[in-house]
Amino acid sequence: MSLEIAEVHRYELAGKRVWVAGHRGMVGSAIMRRLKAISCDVLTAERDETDLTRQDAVATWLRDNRPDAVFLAAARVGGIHANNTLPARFLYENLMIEANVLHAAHEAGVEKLLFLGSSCIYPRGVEQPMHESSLLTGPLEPTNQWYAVAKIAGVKMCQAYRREYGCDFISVMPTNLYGPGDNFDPEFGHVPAALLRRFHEAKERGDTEVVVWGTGTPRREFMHVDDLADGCIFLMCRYSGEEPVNVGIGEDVTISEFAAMIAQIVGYEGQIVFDRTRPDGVPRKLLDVSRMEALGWTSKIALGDGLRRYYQWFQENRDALRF
Ligand code: GFB
Repeated sequence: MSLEIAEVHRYELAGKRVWVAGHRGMVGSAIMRRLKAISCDVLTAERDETDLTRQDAVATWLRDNRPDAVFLAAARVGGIHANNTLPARFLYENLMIEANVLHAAHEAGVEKLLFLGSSCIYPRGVEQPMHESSLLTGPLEPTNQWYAVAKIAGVKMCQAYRREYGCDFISVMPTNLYGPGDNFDPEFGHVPAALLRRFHEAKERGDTEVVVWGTGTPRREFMHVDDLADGCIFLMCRYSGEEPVNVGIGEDVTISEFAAMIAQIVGYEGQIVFDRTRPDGVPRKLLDVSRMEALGWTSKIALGDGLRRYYQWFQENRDALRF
């Protein structure tokens, strides 16, 4: 379906049965919060009852619960170290979840499904900002190729099920995210959570030095997860097309600048040192968000505001966080 046709597409979530797969994760829980503004019937599946890596469990859950719409936010995710050291888990679990949920959604007659991909699906050396059309035009970043291959398979499954069965399955490619429900593990989390915690604890202890991985020169685009959730609801209701849609804020910063912003928000005044034995990953990741803007949606949470909200949430929920 062309973007021109997609622009007039309308899908109402009100009155529908809506399954948020992965509702306890950072993205899934943000979608749950955003859905409170819509009078729909939100469905969830608990991990200990329905293992999404098991085909029979997923098919049974969909047959029994019959959702009209699905947000597929369930995934194994993690930062650069997790991606680099757990390749089998990232590839296997993500492939299984996608294959099981997408196929069972087709069999159960789901009306609309939104699949969450990632900006790391685009090739490492690709022109910046990264347009959706650069998918599969070059080699992937080695540190997260396993996750990227799984997410590319998910995008392709959505396209294949559209073509062969006429399923209204769409794909969204979010940029790097931060927000409530983030993983604050210092080794396995993404850079926003790792640095927020590290700077906060350094300030509490009165440390004079905080270590940031890599050279500090890579550029990343960071988006508050509530902003993404709003974009996902928008796309669910307004977009129907085969092409994935990038969602980002349209601006990036160096890791060094990002660390300085977090230090300032936390109130840490010591030194920042770079551990060059740690990987940098891809040199730059900035999404071209022109397709999303042409559809009529733009990001609403600027980086500074989003990080202040993030730190406030972290302080309010610090005791309940598992680390
Ligand atoms: O967020 P992050 O782990 O993932 O790291 P990617 C981003 C950058 O931050 C890298 C630097 O250049 C890291 O070297 N960095 C600095 C740190 N200090 C730290 C730290 O304490 N922890 C972490 N984690 N990084 C991910 C992919 O890539 O992007 C995922 O691995 C996913 O698959 C995600 O797609 C969006 O941006 O490099």
